Amino acid sequence: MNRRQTLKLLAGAAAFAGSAATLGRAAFAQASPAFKLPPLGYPYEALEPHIDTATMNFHHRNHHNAFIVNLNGLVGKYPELTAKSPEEIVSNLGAVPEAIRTAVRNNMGGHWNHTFFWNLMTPGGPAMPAGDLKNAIEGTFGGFDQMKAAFKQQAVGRFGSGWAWLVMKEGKLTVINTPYQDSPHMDPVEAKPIIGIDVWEHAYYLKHQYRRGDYVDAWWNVVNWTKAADNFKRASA
Ligand code: MN3
Repeated sequence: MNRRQTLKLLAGAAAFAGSAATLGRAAFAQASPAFKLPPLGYPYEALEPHIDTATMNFHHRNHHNAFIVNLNGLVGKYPELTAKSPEEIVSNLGAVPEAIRTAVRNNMGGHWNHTFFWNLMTPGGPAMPAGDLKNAIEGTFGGFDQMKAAFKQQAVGRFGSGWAWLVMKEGKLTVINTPYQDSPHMDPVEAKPIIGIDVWEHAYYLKHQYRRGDYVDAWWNVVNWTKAADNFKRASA
């Protein structure tokens, strides 16, 4: 090989390395999705012994992530899904194109509900509500324990998969449940959630099997009442 041929070869190699770098960047850009699985804010084992590590792990990394994957699948054809917040979208599903409305109801609902749920749990939080939320619960239900009993009835009474909630509706606290991944913002409830529990079997079956009531009882130990008070303040504004 003479010098000229060597230089040509080197130039070709440099060009190849350059295009490989460009390809790498393009692949990276494509791999950076519109929707991302939000972090829990605490380790998977943090809520033991009340909520077990394996359930938290599968629930977050697999169940919640499935909604993220599905939403990213919809964004390619419907980029407007990223123009509004998930809460704005679930609050006005009528504005979503009909072709994807059910998919958005299920997947954006699932994404919003689970994000709310992770944020509502914490290790070592206060055992009960304080301040305005405590007063409102006592005024509406007669006491904290009465509210817990009414909420549990909603959770256990939800036939099949869904959620139970303490919500603000028309300026009043009330307990409700919703089917599937419906959030309280959605038609027909249109309320603002203060606390909420996932009562799909995947949320409790590994530890409690069919005993959904035992799961609800254990869950009270990890409710973040500071976060619930924030939700109440926002819902009352
Ligand atoms: Mn779930």
